[in-house]
Amino acid sequence: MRTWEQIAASVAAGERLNSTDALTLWREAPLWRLGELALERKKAVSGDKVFYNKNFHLEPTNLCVFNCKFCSFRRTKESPEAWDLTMEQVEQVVRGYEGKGVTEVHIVGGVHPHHDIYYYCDMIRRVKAILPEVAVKAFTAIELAYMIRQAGLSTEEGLRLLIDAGMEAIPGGGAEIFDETIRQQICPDKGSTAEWFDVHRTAHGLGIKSNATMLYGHIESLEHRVDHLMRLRELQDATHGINAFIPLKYRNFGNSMSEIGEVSVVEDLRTLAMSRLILDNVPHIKAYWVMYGKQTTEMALAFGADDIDGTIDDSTKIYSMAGADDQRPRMSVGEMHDMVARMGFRAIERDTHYNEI
Ligand code: V47
Repeated sequence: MRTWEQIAASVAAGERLNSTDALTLWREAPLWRLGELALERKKAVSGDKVFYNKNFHLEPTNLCVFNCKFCSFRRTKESPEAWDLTMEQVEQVVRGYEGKGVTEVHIVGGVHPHHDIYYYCDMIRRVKAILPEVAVKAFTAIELAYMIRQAGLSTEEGLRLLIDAGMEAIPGGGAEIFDETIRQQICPDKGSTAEWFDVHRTAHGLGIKSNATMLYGHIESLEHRVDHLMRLRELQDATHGINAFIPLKYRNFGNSMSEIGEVSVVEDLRTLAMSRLILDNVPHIKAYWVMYGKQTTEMALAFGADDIDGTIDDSTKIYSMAGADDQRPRMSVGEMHDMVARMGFRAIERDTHYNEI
């Protein structure tokens, strides 16, 4: 077996990691060396740029047919904390962003028991009618697989309907952890790993780019994380359709796995760096500031991240309900520029497709 020093040297020379070496590096390399390697790779891909966008989230409902143990967001319809926006309320939220210069709306929510794919196509059309220049990045693969299956359509037929309505990209959520035994324990009734890959692979075939995520820091081992990243790397080799990878740290407030606790910031930085090193074919690694908090996000820029997501404007509740520091997450463009400059990089506004604005 190779030592971490030998592996680090071959990574620095541009060699691709295999699972065994990735595990050794993850377990044994010091934090500074992982940072150095990941930063080198980041610079080779995006130089001194760090990307952000002007975006908001739309979360139409927190009712959900699935009951994932890590989720702090879902409510039953009897709960006073449940919401289920009418189409008029959705339009009202969207109208609030007219003239604000946003370029992307990220639409995700619970998997609603009754709303079907035609309802969501109508929602996308109404959003686009109000904000025609804004890109709709919509629905996790799990929401998509469910609405498509319920309608009796093939994945391709379902995605084509949504694309015709104006869907331009697919967010990375719902991936959780791909290992089927761990998935069975943390989200037993949720859509499967195979469904997640089917939706993303099919979307890529139709020319739609997507993001990918990994929920880490719960009951999974490093082997499961490496396996997850390797499965994504294989998809990306085949399709080149993944824009960004986003490691999502398990936040433990208000869900049924709370006793697990949260991993350290050091663990977050190691996970970011290893994601950059294993996913040598994914251009962007996103440090989602809403989930990490602003301080960790700043440090993440030294560990291979080249994207910090967007302005958000207090429009998402997934992480505030799970215990994130920012209970009303918003970040101004000025704050983003300052954060990025403090780390010695250049903040670049991008659109959903990573065109510079
Ligand atoms: O799939 C839910 C995660 C995801 C918790 O594509 C949790 O640009 C941690 O995917 N602790 C949804 N994570 C969010 C998501 C996302 C976010 C930002 C940008 C993009 C993108 C995608 O949130 C879910 C799940 O993995 N999640 N509960 C929790 N307690």
